[in-house]
Amino acid sequence: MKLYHFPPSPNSRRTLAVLDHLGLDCELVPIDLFRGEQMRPEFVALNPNHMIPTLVDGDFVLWESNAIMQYLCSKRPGNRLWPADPKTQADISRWQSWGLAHFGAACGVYIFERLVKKAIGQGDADPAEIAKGELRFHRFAKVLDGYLEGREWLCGDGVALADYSVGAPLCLTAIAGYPIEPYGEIRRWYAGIERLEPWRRSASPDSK
Ligand SMILES: N[C@@H](CCC(=O)N[C@@H](CS)C(=O)NCC(=O)O)C(=O)O
Repeated sequence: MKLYHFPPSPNSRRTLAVLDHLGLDCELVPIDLFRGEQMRPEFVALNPNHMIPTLVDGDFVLWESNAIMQYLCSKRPGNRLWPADPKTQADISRWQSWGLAHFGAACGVYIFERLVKKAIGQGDADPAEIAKGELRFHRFAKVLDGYLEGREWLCGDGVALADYSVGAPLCLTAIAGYPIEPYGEIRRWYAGIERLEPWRRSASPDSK
């Protein structure tokens, strides 16, 4: 397998963490988004969205980080990240969908305004965009914070794909400056993710 990735990206990191967690062999191919490498024709041929992460497994090409994570788990039957039980899978899938559509999208506003724009020379953050992001962030952070009360992990009693998916954007808290301070449960839960070796190693991955 080959995984095209860009190390600072939370979308990449969650797939890298799952590869590591499951101990799967995969060639890692860095795509430098800040240099526009995702626009190279050979990469666009794999992913017409010109986005990382993108996985190639023989003649099978898969994009979308959550789908990649689920597919990687299918290589290690019996793993705890994506257990076979249909209700547990549905619960994990619910949080992955929610993360992509709501919490992660709110974080994405901050990431784009405060990190990406600078990196690609589009100037400073737009306060009006940040204000819109802030409304969305608080709306969904309240839901996550409330849900995490009394829980160490989102689904069941161990780390699952849901934790890597929803937690990933929090790796950029210091740079993106999300208004995370009031959400003690989220901070506690994410500190637990930060203690996981596969997550830590995903910040500076080596090909295996
Ligand atoms: N929903 C996608 C989002 C992927 C995504 O947003 N990738 C960004 C980096 S974080 C990207 O490759 N952007 C390059 C571009 O838009 O040209 C996923 O979860 O994989």
